[in-house]
Amino acid sequence: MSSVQSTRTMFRVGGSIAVLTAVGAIAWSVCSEPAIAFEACAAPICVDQAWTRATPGGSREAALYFSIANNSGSDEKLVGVSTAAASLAMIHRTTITDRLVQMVIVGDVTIPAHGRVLFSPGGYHVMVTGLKAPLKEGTVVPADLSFASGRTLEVDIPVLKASALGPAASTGPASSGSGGAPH
Ligand SMILES: [Cu+2]
Repeated sequence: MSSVQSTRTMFRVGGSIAVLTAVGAIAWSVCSEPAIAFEACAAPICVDQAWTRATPGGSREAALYFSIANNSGSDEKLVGVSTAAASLAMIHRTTITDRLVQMVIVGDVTIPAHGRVLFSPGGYHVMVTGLKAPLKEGTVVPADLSFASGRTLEVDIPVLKASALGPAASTGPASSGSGGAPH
């Protein structure tokens, strides 16, 4: 039990408690397993393929990656992310043009109806700064995703080794060509 997990309830705000309770009943039944086979839903929004990298050497920054599926008939918007593990979490997008790599802050990300958006290296990611402790392989980073509809989704993001290239369940580097992510 980490101090990180014990503080996560501070991010639960008034209207979202019922939703989070429902998520807990569905998604955390595998809590005794290592957090590898991972999926969390606030139906019809589901997050899977979540991962981040260990931060040896005292780095205070990390990038969180995951895939968001929207199984409803209307668009949904991710409008914010927070985590008890760091002082700040921002939605970023990496763009590469003429070998120039840039990161820009993104206000929101639309998950199209019946679509999916992949957060992966070289594209969308959640940048966390001011980590309160180094991320250790085998632990999880708790994060709360907020959507324009008022839905919130609490996810535990598995920390993989520092050299990881994609989520634990994948067989290769995450492809930035799949899903609905614009480039
Ligand atoms: Cu970034």
